[in-house]
This record gives sequence, structure tokens and C-alpha cells, in this order.
Amino acid sequence: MTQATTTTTPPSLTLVTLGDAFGLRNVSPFCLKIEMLLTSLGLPFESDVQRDPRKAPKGKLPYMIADGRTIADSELITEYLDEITGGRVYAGLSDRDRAHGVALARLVEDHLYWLYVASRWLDDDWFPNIVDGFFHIAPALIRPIVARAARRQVRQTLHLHGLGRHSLAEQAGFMERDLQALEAAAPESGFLFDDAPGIYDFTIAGFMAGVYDNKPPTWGTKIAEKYRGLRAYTERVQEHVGVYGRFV
Ligand SMILES: N[C@@H](CCC(=O)N[C@@H](CS)C(=O)NCC(=O)O)C(=O)O
Repeated sequence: MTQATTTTTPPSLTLVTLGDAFGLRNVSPFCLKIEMLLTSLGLPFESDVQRDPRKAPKGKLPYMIADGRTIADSELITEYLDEITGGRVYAGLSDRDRAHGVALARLVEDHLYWLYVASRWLDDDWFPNIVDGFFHIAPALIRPIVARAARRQVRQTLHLHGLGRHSLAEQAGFMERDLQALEAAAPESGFLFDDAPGIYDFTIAGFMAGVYDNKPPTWGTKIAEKYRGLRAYTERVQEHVGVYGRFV
């Protein structure tokens, strides 16, 4: 890892982020996680809403512009913020905490996330919300065509991932097991590793906020609603940091 350096004047930070959709102030869990982290570290930042991720350096959001440097990917942004704060992001975490944190983050961001993508994009009944929520900026005449082309790409990506090859019932089963694991991992009070929430709390709560408050609910939201402990934990993290996925 890069040697930690403490700066007295924080660099000017711009977080390029996805905007609102589906009743959510910030529809991207990766962007929301970084908003939570920046706020908890007390680092001032500007938000720049970019509605088209294809314009991002790696075709995904968020990315950060820090004193002219561009950092694309929420995990790389996290590493950078740790570096400029002299190690505050991971301060107080044992190697074991970090091992658990990384494992939970991979579960949320590389598995559960894709099931949630499937619940929005592949469900014929829910898909009109995608057209309105993500493609309203496209001219009305070509909107359905653009949206259908994007849907084909998402279907291909899910197929390549593997989760897209399963039936809906099987996908729901995978989601249940992911959520059971998260519910068991989330503490009944307080936060994962400390008195205050940290990066791994932001990863889980930033993601789950968008599941619980997604309007209208997807089949994934309906499954998640059963996990009340996880919901309470998600609320606790948002309340503590004062950053919410929904409009407040
Ligand atoms: N590993 C990336 C994932 C970011 C990501 O998947 N962002 C989504 C929005 S939630 C995106 O930009 N998707 C556009 C696409 O995949 O084409 C990170 O942690 O920043």
C-alpha cells in the first residue's frame, strides 16, 4: 500500500456521481458509499452529476477528480482517501476486521449487486421504470430503442457473470442466502467494527439503502424487506453519517 501522507490543506475533490432515479437521491450504491465516506472523514467535496456512465474514464461511476488527477472506481477512491488522510479510512481495524470487511464487500458488490441489477433490468414488469428512470434524457422517439439495446447488454453481462443463467426462483434463492449472511453479519446495535460506522458499514448500508428505498419495489426489494435487522442497521448507518440514499 502507498505510504500514508498527511496533508494540512485537503486537495479539492470532485465526486462524479450518478444522479437520482427510482425515488433515490443517488441511485448508485458505489457513489453513495463514497459520499458517506467523504462526509465521515469531514472532507469537503463537490458533486458533479453525470447521467451517462459511458462518459466516465472506465465507463462506470463514480470517479473522482482530485487536484487534477482522475481516480475511477470506488475502491480506488477509498484507497486514495486513506492515503491523503494519513490512514484514517482503515484506522483501528485489525487484519481480521479487514478480512471480514473485504469479504462482505465482495459479497455485496460482486454478487448481490448483480442480482439486484437483474431484479431491475430483466423483470418485464419492472423494466418500464428503467426506461423512465435512466433513459428519460433520450429523445422520446428513440427512447425505447436505446433502452432495449442497453437491456440486451445487461442481459449479456449477467449471462457472462453466470447469475443471468439461473431461473428467477434460483436467483431469488441466491439473494436470500446473501441477505441471510448480511443480516447475520450486521450487529444488532452499533456498527461492524467500531463505535462509529466505517468503510465496510458504508459499503453494506450504501447498497441496502438503495434496495429498501427503491420505488416501486423490485422482487429484490420485497425479499430484502423480510430482513428487519439489516434494515435497522442500514438506517442506523445513514442516520449516523447523515447521508441518505433517499431524499430526506
Ligand atoms: N467497481 C466499480 C463499480 C461501479 C459501477 O458498477 N457503477 C455502475 C452504477 S451503480 C455503473 O456505472 N454502471 C454502468 C455500466 O456498467 O455500464 C466501483 O466500485 O466503482
